[in-house]
Formats: sequence, structure tokens, C-alpha cells
Amino acid sequence: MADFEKISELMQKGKADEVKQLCADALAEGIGPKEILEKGLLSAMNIVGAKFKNNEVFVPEVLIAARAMNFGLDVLKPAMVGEDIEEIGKVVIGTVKGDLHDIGKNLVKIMMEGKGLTVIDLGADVSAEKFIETATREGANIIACSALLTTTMTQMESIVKAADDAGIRDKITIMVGGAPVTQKFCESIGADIYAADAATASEKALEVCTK
Ligand code: B1M
Repeated sequence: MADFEKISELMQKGKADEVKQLCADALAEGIGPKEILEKGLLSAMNIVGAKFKNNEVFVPEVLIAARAMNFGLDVLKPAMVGEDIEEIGKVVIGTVKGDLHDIGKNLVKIMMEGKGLTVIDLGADVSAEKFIETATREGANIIACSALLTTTMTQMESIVKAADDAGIRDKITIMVGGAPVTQKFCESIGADIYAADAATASEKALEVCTK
């Protein structure tokens, strides 16, 4: 019988090889990849997210847990082909134009993937046009933009405007975050959601995609 608790526990500790092996064992026992994903990997990432939010764990722990999750996912992915795994929602994420800070953005991506969302990562220094073009092409639910500089956070307003100009504003949720960004700033530029940290961002994204 697969030990989901064990998978979760080892993933939280970043034991990538062990997580990979347990996922392979569970598949070999005939357990579906969706069940292993939800009860093992995603549940572990939820715990890591909550601890990160409460300052019980920090960036390195999140990164090693994410690495272990990816090891497990590598084993599950081939088995998922053909299984009816519905897409919960799609997020296009990036750090805004002129800004190279990507550590926080990467954490947001990890937490969102940990909620089962599909995340398209455009990297750093991303123009408003690139956000809109990708979100339109991919039929994304959310554009998630990160900024760490007071000089680049203003780019977020250009993204809201570009979404307006492209006629997709009513179809897309624009989420903003990063150290200098605030709820007040979010409202002032007409964005939809502000999240102060990666765990909150993933919770709010899931809410948008499942409502
Ligand atoms: Co830069 N840098 N940096 N830097 N850097 C800051 C941001 C700064 C505050 C340092 C300081 O002066 N005290 C300052 C900004 C000042 C300001 O604008 N008010 C600054 C500056 C000035 C600069 C340069 C201009 C320096 C120079 O060249 N003169 C330059 C700019 C380059 C550019 O971007 N064009 C620069 C460069 C760099 C490095 C390249 C060296 C490096 C970045 C490496 C990288 O990211 N790959 C770097 C770093 C590491 C920092 C600090 C030290 C750390 C940032 C970080 O990663 N924090 C930073 C000072 C500091 O914060 N102590 C600083 C950890 C990360 C987990 O936190 O990104 O805030 P954070 O993410 C959080 C939340 O904000 C939130 O979730 C995360 C955690 O849960 N969040 C979101 C983030 N994005 C979100 C999106 C969401 C929701 C939540 O929804 C979509």
C-alpha cells in the first residue's frame, strides 16, 4: 500500500531520489498518478507553502522541496498521459520589463504549481506585449507579474493598459506582487489582485481558477 505520508514527509525534506522511488513504487502497485500527485506531492507543497508563509521554513527549504517535487513529477508525467487529468487553470508569470529579480517570482511559480496550476514562466525583464501575447495565445486565466524595484513596478500599469487595448481585460485576472508593491498600488493601477507572498499568491490564484 502506498505511503502518501512518507512521500509528503520526504518531499518536505527535499529527499528527491527517495521521493522519485516511492512514486515509482506507488505506480507499480497500480495507484493512479493523479492520486499520488494529490495525496503525496501537492499535499506536501501545501504544507511547505504554509510553513514558508509563517516563517517556519525559508527560501532554500522551499527550493529543495520543489526539486524533490519535480523528481516525483518526472516519474508521474508519462503515466499521466491518457489519464483524465483536467487542467485547473493557467497562469502566465514573469518579472516585469527592466527588472532582473526573479527569486520571488520563482517561488510564486513553485507554489502555484504546487496547487496543481499550469504555469508558463516568461522569466525576467518581460515586456507588457509579451505578457499579453502569451496570455492570449495560451488562453490563460491569470497574468502574474512580479517587480522588485520602485522604478519597474510602474510597468504593471502598462500591462493592465495593454490588456485593455488588446480587448482581453474582462477575460483575464491580473495579479501583482513583489517587495515594493502594495494593495493600494494594485488598486491605483487597476490590477485585480495583490498578494504579499508566494503562498498567498498561489491560494488566490487557485481561488480565481476554481470559482
Ligand atoms: Co537587487 N535590489 N538590484 N539585486 N536586490 C533590491 C530589490 C533592493 C531593495 C536592495 C536595496 O537597495 N536594499 C533594491 C531596490 C530598491 C528599490 O527599488 N526601492 C535593489 C536594487 C537597487 C538593485 C539594482 C538597481 C542594483 C544596482 O545595480 N545598482 C539592480 C537592478 C537590476 C535590475 O533588476 N535591472 C539589482 C540587482 C540585483 C541582483 C541581480 C544582484 C540580485 C537579483 C538576483 C535574482 O533575482 N536572480 C539582487 C537581489 C538578490 C536583491 C535583494 C538583496 C534580494 C531580493 C530577493 O530575491 N529577495 C533585494 C534586497 C532585499 O529584498 N533584501 C534587492 C528574496 C525573495 C524571496 O523575496 O522577491 O520580495 P521577494 O519575493 C517575495 C514577495 O515579494 C512576494 O513573494 C516572495 C516571497 O514569498 N512576491 C510576489 C514576489 N513576486 C510576487 C508576485 C506575486 C505575488 C507575490 O504575484 C504575481
